[in-house]
Amino acid sequence: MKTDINEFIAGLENRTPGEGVFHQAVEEVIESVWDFYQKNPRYQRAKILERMVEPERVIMFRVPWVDDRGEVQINRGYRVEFNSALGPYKGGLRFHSTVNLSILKFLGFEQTFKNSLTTLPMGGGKGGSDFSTKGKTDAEIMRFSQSFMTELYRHIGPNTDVPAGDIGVGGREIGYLFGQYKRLKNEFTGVLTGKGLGWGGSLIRPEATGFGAVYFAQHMLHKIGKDIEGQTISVSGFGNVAWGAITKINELGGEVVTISGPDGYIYDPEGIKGDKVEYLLELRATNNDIVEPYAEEFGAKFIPNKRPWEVAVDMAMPCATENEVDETDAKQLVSNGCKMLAEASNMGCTTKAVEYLSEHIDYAPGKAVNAGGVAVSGLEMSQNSMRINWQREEVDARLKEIMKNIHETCVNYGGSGNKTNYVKGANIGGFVKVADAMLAQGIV
Ligand code: 2IT
Repeated sequence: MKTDINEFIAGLENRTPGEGVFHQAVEEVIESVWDFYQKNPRYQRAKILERMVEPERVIMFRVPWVDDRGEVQINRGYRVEFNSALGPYKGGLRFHSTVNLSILKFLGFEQTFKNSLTTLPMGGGKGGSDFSTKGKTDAEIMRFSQSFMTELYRHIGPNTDVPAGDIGVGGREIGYLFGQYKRLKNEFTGVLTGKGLGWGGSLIRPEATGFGAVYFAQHMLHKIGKDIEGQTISVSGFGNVAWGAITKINELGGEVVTISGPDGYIYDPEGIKGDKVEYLLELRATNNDIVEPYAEEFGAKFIPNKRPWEVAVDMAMPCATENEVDETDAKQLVSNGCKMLAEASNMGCTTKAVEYLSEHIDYAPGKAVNAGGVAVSGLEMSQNSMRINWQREEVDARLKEIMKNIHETCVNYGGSGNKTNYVKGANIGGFVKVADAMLAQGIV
C-alpha cells in the first residue's frame, strides 16, 4: 500500500501529460508533506493526497463574442473547482493569452492550501480564459465578459463557487461579470468578490493582496530583528498587487526601486512614491500592458527585456506571474546582498530558485505571502451574507490578524529556530485542515 514519492509524481505525470506548471505546484507540496503523510496512516488509508491532486470538477467552455469590427471571436473559458472540503470553491479568474488548463490547475491547487491558511471557510478553485484585455476596448471587454458569464453562471453561486479577479480581471471586469450574472439569475448575491464599493464590495479588497504581503514580510523581518523601514526593495509587475505592496511599503518607510512589465523593467533609485504610485493605475488603465511609459513620465531608467532581479536590494517581492524568478536570478539576488524574498505572485519562483533561495536567505512562498487577497475576499463574503459593510479600520485589522496567524502557522510547522522553512510551514499548515475535513466527510 505504501507508494514512494517518485512513484506518486510519476503516476500524476502519466495521468496529466503536458501539465508542467501543475506538476511543479504538486511536487512542491508533496515534498513538504510527504514525511508527515507517512506518519499518519489514516490519511494514507483514505488516499487523501491522491484525491487532493484530482480536481473535484473541471468545466471548459466556448466563449464566442463579436469584436468592434463585427468579426466573430472565439475564446476558451474554464473553471477548475478543485476542492470544497472547507467551503465553497473560491479563487480568481485570470484573463490572459497564456491561460491554459495546466496553469489553472496549478493555481486552483495552490488556492486550496492558501485558502486553508487564511482559516476562513473557503474551498479552492480557479478559472479564466485565454482572452487578453490588451488592446481591447471597453465595449469588447464587456461583450466578452457577458459571454463568459452566460456559460459560467450555471456552475457558480454564493454557496457553491465564488470567483474573483486575478491577472487581467479587476474591478471593471468583475462589474461586467456581476451584471450579467444578476441578469441571468435575477438574484443580487455575493457570487463574486472584488465588487465595487457601492454594490457589495469590501473596503481594502483592492489593496489586500499587496498590503497582506507586506504585513507578512514585516513578520519575517521582525523574526530576524529587522523592519521594513530603511529597506530597499525590488518589486516586479505594475498591476494591482504591485500597487498595493508599494503603497504599504512607502507607508512603513521602505523604498521600492523597481517595477516591471512584459517589455522590461524600470529602475527608479529615487523610489516609486507619491504621484508615481497613482500613475501605476493610469498605466494599467491604458490596456497596453507595457511599463516603459513610466520612464518617460518620470525620467527613470527603462531596461528593455530584462527582469528587475539584477538590481542590488535588501529584499525582493515578485508581484507579477509564475516562474518569474529563475535560479540565475536567485543567485544574482543573493550575491548582490538580498536577504529576503517574499513571493506575492503565485509560484513566482522556479523549483530551482526556491531551492537556492531557501538554502541561502529567508524565502516565503506565494500561498502564504499573498493570502491576504483571498482573505479579504472571504471577509467580503461575510459582509455580503450579513448585508453590512465594515469600516476600513475593521477590515484592515482583520487582515493584519490573519497575516500574523499565517506567519505563526508557517513558523509552527516550518521551524521556529533561526531559520524557518516557510515552504514546509505553509504546505503542512495548509494541508492539515483540508486533510482533516476530507477525512471527516468520507470518501467523496
Ligand atoms: O490568487 C489569488 O489568491 C487571487 N487571485 C484572489 C482570489 C480571490 O478569490 O480573492
